[in-house]
Amino acid sequence: MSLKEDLLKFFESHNEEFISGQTLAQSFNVSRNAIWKAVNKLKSEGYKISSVSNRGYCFSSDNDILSIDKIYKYMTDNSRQLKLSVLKTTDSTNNEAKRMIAQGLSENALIIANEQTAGRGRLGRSFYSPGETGIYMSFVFRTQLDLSDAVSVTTAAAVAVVRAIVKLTDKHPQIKWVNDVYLENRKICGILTEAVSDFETCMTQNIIIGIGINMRYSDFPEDIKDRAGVLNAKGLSRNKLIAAVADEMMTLTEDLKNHSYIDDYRKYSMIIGKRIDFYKNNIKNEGTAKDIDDNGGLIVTLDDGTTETLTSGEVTVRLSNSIQ
Ligand code: BT5
Repeated sequence: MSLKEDLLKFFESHNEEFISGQTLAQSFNVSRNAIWKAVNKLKSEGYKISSVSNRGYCFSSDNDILSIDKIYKYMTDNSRQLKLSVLKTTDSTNNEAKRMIAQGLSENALIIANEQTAGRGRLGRSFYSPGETGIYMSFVFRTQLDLSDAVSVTTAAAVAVVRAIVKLTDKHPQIKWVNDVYLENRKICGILTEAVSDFETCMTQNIIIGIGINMRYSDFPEDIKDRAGVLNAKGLSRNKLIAAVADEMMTLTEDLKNHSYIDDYRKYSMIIGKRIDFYKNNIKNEGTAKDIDDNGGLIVTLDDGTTETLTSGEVTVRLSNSIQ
């Protein structure tokens, strides 16, 4: 670890305390000038550190740094059973989960990254995952589920995210069938569920639920900047939201078979009652989203009066003046 990284680790456990340059220099066995340079580097990366002569450096508790200790502290006992890993950067936490499974991961786990260099969406699409401003995490549940229940898991995860946000903020997020969470008509969260399964039994061995949440503003790339949004909840740390989503997720996965979360999924749906477009066999269809069934399927009334239930795929919603 570089001096800068050592300092960061030290500051994380000494929030809001003034520590003199001399003390730091002695602790890390370097010069005061080296400390000063490392602090300036951290400041230039956006960390809030105040320097006061005769008192030293003070690391603000506003710095939203991912920390296993803090996440653990906010979690209930139920989620503390998860094996937690926090990475500074990775290609994709879902990929990381698969690597851990391949290496013999034997417990339920939650893998979190500050940044993803190749965050993935569905169907080979990418998920923009810059450092510091978002949450990128993957749950690994070692559970035997029928593959057809995979849609329930995604549905449950969307409810978990919304419940956690509603609990911790005054925001009103909504779920866009099947795997997106929106706030004020902008996507703030995407969910990618993948299964490691047994071909013969068609049962999952591990289920990976990847969740990406845009917490704060960042420079969104051109192709998503008109559709992507941020949670922007003042004073809410990533650690706290991660713990809350994990708590909700643990409660929901215990109850997957009962589908008790479906009522909340309906309650928070942004599409029930709306005009939608969807593709089936590459043909565009139009209709009205009528309801969500107990398995998370979307019941659509087509313009010819017939009804269809969609179990996967994508819909675009016709809002008053735009298409989402
Ligand atoms: C998703 O796919 O939205 C699933 C995203 C899952 C991301 C998590 S992060 C942790 C874990 N590790 C991963 O590698 N992935 C998971 P989909 O419904 O296919 O939506 C992808 C589309 O959303 C893109 O084509 C863009 O249009 C848009 N998009 C990309 N990045 C976005 C962002 N940060 N915020 C909002 N929209 C975004």
